[in-house]
Amino acid sequence: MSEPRAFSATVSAIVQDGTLVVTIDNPPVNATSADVRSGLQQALAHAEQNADVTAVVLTSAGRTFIGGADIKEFGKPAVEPTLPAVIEMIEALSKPVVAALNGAALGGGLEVALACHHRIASPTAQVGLPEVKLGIVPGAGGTQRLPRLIGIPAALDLIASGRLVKAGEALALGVIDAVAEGDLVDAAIAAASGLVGRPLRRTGPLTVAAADPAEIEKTAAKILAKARGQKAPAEAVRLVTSASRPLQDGLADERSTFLALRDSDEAKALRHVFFAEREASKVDGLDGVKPRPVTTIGICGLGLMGSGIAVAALGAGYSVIGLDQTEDAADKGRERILGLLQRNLATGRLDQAGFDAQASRLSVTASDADLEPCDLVIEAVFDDLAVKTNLFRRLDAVIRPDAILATNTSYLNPDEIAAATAHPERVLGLHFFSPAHVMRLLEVVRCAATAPDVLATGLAVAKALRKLAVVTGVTEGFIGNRIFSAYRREAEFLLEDGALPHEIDAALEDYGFPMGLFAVYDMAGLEIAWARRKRQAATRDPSERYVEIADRLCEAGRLGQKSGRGWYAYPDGKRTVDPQVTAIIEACRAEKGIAPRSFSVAEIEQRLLKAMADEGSALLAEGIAARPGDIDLVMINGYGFPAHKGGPMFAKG
Ligand code: T1G
Repeated sequence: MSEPRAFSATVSAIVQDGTLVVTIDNPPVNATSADVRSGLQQALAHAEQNADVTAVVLTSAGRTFIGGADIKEFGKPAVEPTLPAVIEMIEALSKPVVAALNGAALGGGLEVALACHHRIASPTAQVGLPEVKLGIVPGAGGTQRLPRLIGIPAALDLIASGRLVKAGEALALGVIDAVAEGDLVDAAIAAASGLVGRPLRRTGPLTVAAADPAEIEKTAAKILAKARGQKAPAEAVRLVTSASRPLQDGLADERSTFLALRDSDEAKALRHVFFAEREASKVDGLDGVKPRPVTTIGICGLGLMGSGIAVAALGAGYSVIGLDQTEDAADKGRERILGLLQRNLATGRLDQAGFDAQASRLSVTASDADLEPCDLVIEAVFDDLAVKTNLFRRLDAVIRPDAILATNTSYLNPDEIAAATAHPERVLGLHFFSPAHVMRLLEVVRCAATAPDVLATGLAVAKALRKLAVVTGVTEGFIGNRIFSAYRREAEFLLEDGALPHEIDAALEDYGFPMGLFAVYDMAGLEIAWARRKRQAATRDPSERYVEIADRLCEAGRLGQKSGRGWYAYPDGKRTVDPQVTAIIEACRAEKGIAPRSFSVAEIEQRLLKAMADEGSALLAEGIAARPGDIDLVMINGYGFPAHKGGPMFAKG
């Protein structure tokens, strides 16, 4: 084995038995930066020109093969060589080039591997073309080479969904040629040596297997329906389904499409979201703070929310002790949790062994004392201050002094709950979104007294639960519900001023929300907000504009879809504009002497966006939210704000 030779700061190589083993080392994810591309180009040229080199293996250091093009370079002037140029060199090399996938090969990383003449992966490697999640399409051959290897239908699925594929499936699909049993690089060197002197299978010249047009049509239609107006998925479909044309034509079309999309508003918004998600995990004051160890989580209240949290915790490998008020309620909670696990089993998200393992880590009880072993207890009981503070006072006497108490409250003040306990520094909020085992978003509430390592523990548990954690300070409704209340208030002002519920909902759907505000309101039910408005009535500022319309609907028994009528009527369960609602709205306008006017879709969108952004700015000014991106993440992941618009703070510019 020769001494390592550096071809650039991030690319080096050694020669082993005539094979040039090229290693990329560009932490944190071996993105194909300008330095990586330059190093690869020089290493390939060296291999081509040096008679001692008979083959090439391409691999990387660290946990990732290549995490993709360097997204941080997007928007900056292009630096030669481009990735397509390096990829062309790989495919055209006269000597065998074998990709040794030591980890994730994503985006440009997979495109590099596709141009190699053979692909061998470690068992833990994953492959994928996630570009559509960034509002772009693969820009270095993915839409043209992948169909040549695995056919158009399978390529459509991978490129339009952007999903990651484990090594086993990648092998079955034909994306890779082998999964290494022992040492990956040794296996790759052996494979490369075996190819010396033999005809090389270059991906580019392969023909695309004929596929059933009806199947392609069906897959494409599904993709476009899900895209909800986004450009990238549609362009990906166009490029993949036309991959049978000459390679160079397809590559040229793909490249120009990628460059145009890369600079689009949609792609800029999705890149903002990508980086915002990574920024959110960086919380001031926690550098070097170690989280406390958590293996057993107690969950108080095994209703809809509590059972969802229990399923998320079991799925993350925790032991769960569920507490409810009576043995019967506890047993019902267990059934609810096992029912959710059964559903995961039925849908293949869990195999039988996984189901059995998770079920074995669940116990339920009606006795506080059984929570003694818990490292963390999360309460998801009825959202009433007395109920929650009494529970925490009881738990003070049961759990260890270093165990953590978390409240799942949506609207109560966690500082008041903490103040009622013996150790307020061990209390924080973990505000899950229902269904808790599905929704990614978790608002981690930093109370006034929360100790830094308690907050760090909350964030560590959130990561283990595969949640998107956003830290919030204490305010009514935290980040999400406070902004939701603000733009619901603005929507009701619009009703008084002349708009109708279905017009407002249509504007929100036009903007990219999956469902309009009033339709969501009807699904959730109007009574909880009504009860809160009645609680607040006595202290409401009389000088503040207040809209009675929702109260009138509730007083008329219109409590939402469950009651058959709300903002809409539901004949045969179908949401329908109801003239009675229009009449109620018109009566409320008349009582206030408001002369209604019509509103355009754009006006409605702007007024609601402004209401969200203004509330977001207030949350920043009050120090409740740490950064604008956090607010965007909450609204995208908890309230349906379209990710390809970037969130209210990004969209307002
Ligand atoms: N470019 C630049 N930085 C990146 C990056 C990338 N592609 N991927 C990750 N990072 C940074 C990230 O911001 C964070 O930075 C750190 O790396 C760790 O990330 C030409 C055009 C690879 C599965 O979409 O999915 O290729 O916060 O926390 O959990 O056709 O990162 O430390 O400062 O996510 O171990 C396509 C994006 C690009 C994959 C690793 N590729 N990355 O997950 O680490 S476009 C992607 C990921 C493209 C081609 C097209 C994940 C990961 P910081 P992390 P992780």
